[in-house]
Amino acid sequence: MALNAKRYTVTAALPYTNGPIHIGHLAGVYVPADIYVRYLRSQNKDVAFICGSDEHGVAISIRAKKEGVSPREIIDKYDAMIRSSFDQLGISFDNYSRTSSKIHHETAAEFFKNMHADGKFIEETTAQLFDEEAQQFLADRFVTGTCPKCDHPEAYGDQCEQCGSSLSATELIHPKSTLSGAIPQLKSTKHWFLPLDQYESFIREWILEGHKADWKPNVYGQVKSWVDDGLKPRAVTRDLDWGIPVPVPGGEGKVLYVWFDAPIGYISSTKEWAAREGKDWAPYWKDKDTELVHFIGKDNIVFHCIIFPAILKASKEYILPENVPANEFLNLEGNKISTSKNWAVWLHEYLEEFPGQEDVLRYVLTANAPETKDNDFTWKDFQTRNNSELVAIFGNFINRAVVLTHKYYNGEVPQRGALLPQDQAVLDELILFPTRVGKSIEKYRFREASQEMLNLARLGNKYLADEEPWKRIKDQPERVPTIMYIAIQIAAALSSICEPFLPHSAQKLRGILNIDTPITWDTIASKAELLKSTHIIGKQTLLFSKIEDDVITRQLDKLAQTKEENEKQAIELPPIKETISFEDFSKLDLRVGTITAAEKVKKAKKLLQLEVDLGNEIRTIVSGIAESFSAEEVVGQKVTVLTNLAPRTIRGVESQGMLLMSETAEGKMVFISPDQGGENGFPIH
Ligand code: B3M
Ligand code: ZN
Repeated sequence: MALNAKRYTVTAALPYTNGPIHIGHLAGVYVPADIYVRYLRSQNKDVAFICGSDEHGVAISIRAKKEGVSPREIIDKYDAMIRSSFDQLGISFDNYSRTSSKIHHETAAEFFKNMHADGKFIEETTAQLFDEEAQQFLADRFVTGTCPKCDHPEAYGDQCEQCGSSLSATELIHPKSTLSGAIPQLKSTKHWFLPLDQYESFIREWILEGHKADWKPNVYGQVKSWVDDGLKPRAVTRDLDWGIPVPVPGGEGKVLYVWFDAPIGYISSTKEWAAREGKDWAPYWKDKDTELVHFIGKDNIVFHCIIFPAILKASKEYILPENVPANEFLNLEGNKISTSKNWAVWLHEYLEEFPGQEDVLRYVLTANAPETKDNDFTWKDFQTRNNSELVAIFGNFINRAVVLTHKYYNGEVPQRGALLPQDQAVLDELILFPTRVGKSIEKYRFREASQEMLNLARLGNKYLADEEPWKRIKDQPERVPTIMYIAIQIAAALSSICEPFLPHSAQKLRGILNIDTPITWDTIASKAELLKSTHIIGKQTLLFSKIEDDVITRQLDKLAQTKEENEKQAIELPPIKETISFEDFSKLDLRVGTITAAEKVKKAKKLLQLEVDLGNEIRTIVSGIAESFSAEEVVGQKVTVLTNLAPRTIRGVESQGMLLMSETAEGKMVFISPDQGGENGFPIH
């Protein structure tokens, strides 16, 4: 594991400038990335921490249309907002760039041109969805429709959020333009495709064989399932007016696909940084002794583990990521974070409402990070972790150590006397912390690392509680200088060990202890004296403060209000569809059925595989109801079945029909059930 690379290039996913940053982004990407980088710096490593705004793509155009302004206005607004809130939270990027910058447009265009010249693309004219009303081709988020894999009625033109499949817009059933609501027509257009199928053996060898042991199982597993499903050529250009123009003949009026240009943004941002710092950018991307690490959320795995590496590979000379420690998702109070539903804790609002408490958010998001599975952020847990961990353990220890040193010795670190075994034990343990915390960080186990860091404060607290200097001062005053000397050494060590997690508090603590130059982790591990006797510590101030119930109640009220507003909106029903003839209706063969068996479809959170009794036959039907019902509870359920729907294979299972379902205002699915005693197999008309 050890940190033996010559330099580190650490990237954090470029946030889309179509909205502000929320706690899901922070817990998934930016806080762990920042801890990692601050730790590398504490070990004196040469590191470039790279990020920037992702300013192209359909998400930006849609937001601009929605707000009735230009895409430029949108990106300027959110870029400024995101930059400043990252800065206030102490996310210590070496460079934060923008993909709308000149250097990025040039860099991405150059990648494309070179790959084009080297014959790395397939050029193909295919039929794409076209919106006559908006006079625009539709791809990605510009089109919704029914997922061909799981029937989810609101799948997007690039992926289905219900079953997780990656889709092309033309695969959607009943596609609809999100721009005008029109039903798009097919129209032919030319595009450039990256033939990912040609990279399959490369990905297999590099990741599936090479990183089985050291990559997180969630990341490895996703890559494996993509590769096992078979990689297909993927279009890397789009017919849009917002983005980087396709820089080769025939590319007029077309732009690069956002997922082609965005990861190259890491490279442009590195170039911008190097130019400013008078360094050479190339070794950070090309030298084999550089370790490249991408911090991302789990929805970006395929782009960072398959598509971008294929681009790097095709462009030669580039190094590949050493690791991609993607996190799972963070939920909020039991529900999925959603920008459109405003179900989130927004960073800029938090910073305004909790001034001076930046580190509390960093800490809670780390201690409760969705590292191995989705996790839940609750305000109650936020309060508890602050009050009983940061305040009661960390803050309390520092407070006692500092207050007593002032009280007994006017703030001067006392001369220690002979060490008793318990003193020696504490000092012996203290020197182990840099390695303990460091090891966890190097394994990307930030939760564990944050708890190790807190254990150092626990060590100090326990030592003071056991030695009771406030009693010894009366009955054994000669012991107290040693006790306080040791307590101050622990406090000094904490000021460095906590820095990656709690940078603001680390700085404050250095002020309290009057430490000018941060103590290195090596110094702590080397048994050296951290603060010498006669050193005068600074003034006592509170490191953390208690969060009262009313503060938490206010946040919960805010969420309750959001929920109420969403529920009101949710009742807005979709418009009635176009009129159909009786003949159209009578084509549907609807029958009464009974579910006789059910089981979960493996690796598909939302799908149940059902056996449905239709009187003369039993059918297998795959249905996207697993989030509303357990397999056990649907057995025996009477259902309405559309029996003459063409069979489709969903996750390897042939589904021979469809159940009629509706849903409640809360989004729970309900069966449209013939509960008046309809018999299996009888037609419904
Ligand atoms: N803009 C973030 C997202 O999917 C996306 C990351 C780009 S990283 C090169 O929300
Ligand atoms: Zn689907």
